[in-house]
Amino acid sequence: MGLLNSKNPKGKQAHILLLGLDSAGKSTLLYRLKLAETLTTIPTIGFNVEMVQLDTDLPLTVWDVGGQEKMRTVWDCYCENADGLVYVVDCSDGKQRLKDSCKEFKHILQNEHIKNAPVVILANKQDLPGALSAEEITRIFKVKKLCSDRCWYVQPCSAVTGEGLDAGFRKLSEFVKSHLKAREA
Ligand SMILES: Nc1nc2c(ncn2[C@@H]2O[C@H](COP(=O)(O)OP(=O)(O)O)[C@@H](O)[C@H]2O)c(=O)[nH]1
Ligand SMILES: [Mg+2]
Repeated sequence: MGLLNSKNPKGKQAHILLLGLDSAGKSTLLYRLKLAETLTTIPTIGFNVEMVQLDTDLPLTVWDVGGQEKMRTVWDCYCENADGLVYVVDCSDGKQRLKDSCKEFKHILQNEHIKNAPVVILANKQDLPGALSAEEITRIFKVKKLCSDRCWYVQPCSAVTGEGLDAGFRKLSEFVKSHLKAREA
């Protein structure tokens, strides 16, 4: 298989859950990362799944699960095999939506299967005027407190310009590698 290479003799891959409210930018960023271009997305019904191979030795299988209210109830089901979580926030969203997003974030962190699994929050839509900064998202989402039991990082990005995406996924990849090692030990 193409996945086998000298850096990664066992053909290991990590399962990554990509979550966030509908319209946060999950599908746009996944395809931007994968194809280096911006696609016009349609609201995701069900899920998209893509392999993302950064030039690290760990390919990521990214599960982009629809974020509409109805779909949020099934997020839990996708946690079972997940090695890491990418949570996407639309930093230009209004107060109520940010509140909803915080609530869903808090909920998913309580899932038993992803206990201690590393988290990267993508503070998306930084290209829009008035977008909240990564620091503001860290504070509003109480990330320090909620993620005190795991590795976490908040990465500012824009799925439209592509800025910050690579950095965010690299960070996650690093975290997941140590997480998997610790789990094996
Ligand atoms: N300005 C701007 N728009 C974005 C960005 N990311 C996504 N969008 C737009 O937000 C809308 C929803 O994006 P989509 O990827 O479908 O969100 P999803 O529901 O989380 O998968 C689309 O119109 C995207 O073009 C971003 O970083 N900046
Ligand atoms: Mg989508």
